Amino acid sequence: MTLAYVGRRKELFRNELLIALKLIQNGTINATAMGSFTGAMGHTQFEPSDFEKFAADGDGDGKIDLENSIPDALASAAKQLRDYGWKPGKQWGFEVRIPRGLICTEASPDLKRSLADWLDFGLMPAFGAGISRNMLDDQAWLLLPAGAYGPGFLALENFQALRQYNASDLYVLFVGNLADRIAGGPAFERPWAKLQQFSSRDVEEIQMLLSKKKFSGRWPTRLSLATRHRTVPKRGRHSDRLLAVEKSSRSPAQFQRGEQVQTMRRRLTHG
Ligand SMILES: [Ca+2]
Repeated sequence: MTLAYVGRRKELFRNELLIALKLIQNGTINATAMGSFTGAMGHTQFEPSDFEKFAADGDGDGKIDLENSIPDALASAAKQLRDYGWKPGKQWGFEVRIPRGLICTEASPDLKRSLADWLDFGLMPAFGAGISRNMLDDQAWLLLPAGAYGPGFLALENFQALRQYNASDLYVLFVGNLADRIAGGPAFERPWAKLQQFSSRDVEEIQMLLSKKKFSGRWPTRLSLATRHRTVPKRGRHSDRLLAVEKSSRSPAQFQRGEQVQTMRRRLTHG
């Protein structure tokens, strides 16, 4: 109710509030069902509008109870995923080994290629796994959540279906991997390097330097894919500048935050 009155997303939450009141009025849910501050409820953390669209009676008792009935929660999550375009029998994606020299700007949801093309590029499934022939035409994009400092993944069509539930790539990646592991699959082949996060002051300083250096415009409050793409000249795949950043990843253990900031600073002030 508070969110429908104040904040950036008043319209959205006003709509959710009205749907919640309707669901309570017609006896579909209890007023106590909504435990989260955004009104999300039950195992699936459905907003009232999600409840309206996807809630299903999995145990067949004629009621939908996302809080206390696991079959109801699972049936509702399944309906939601199917409506978001999940293709049964297909994977969300898989980890890949990245060839030397591949640069971070290849990793973007806007850059989709067939699996056959990615294999031609030199990417190989992790753990020496194979790819079945009938997947070769499937479209995928390269996800490098830690850039050169961690594992890489090819994200398939089902990744986008999961992403509609939560728009965080890391969230989707971990949910996908958890599902694989429940089915007996492994954790990640390549670990994340132990790196400290940039402080917000460091990020501000980097962005100030970027603005001074011809990279004008508003910058987001965090370093992101957008930062990566905007600071790399668009001249083909093998930009010298990003290669230099990639090369600096050879000893990530020694490459601590202070040095990263120093390197950025040097590149931006003299580069
Ligand atoms: Ca039920």
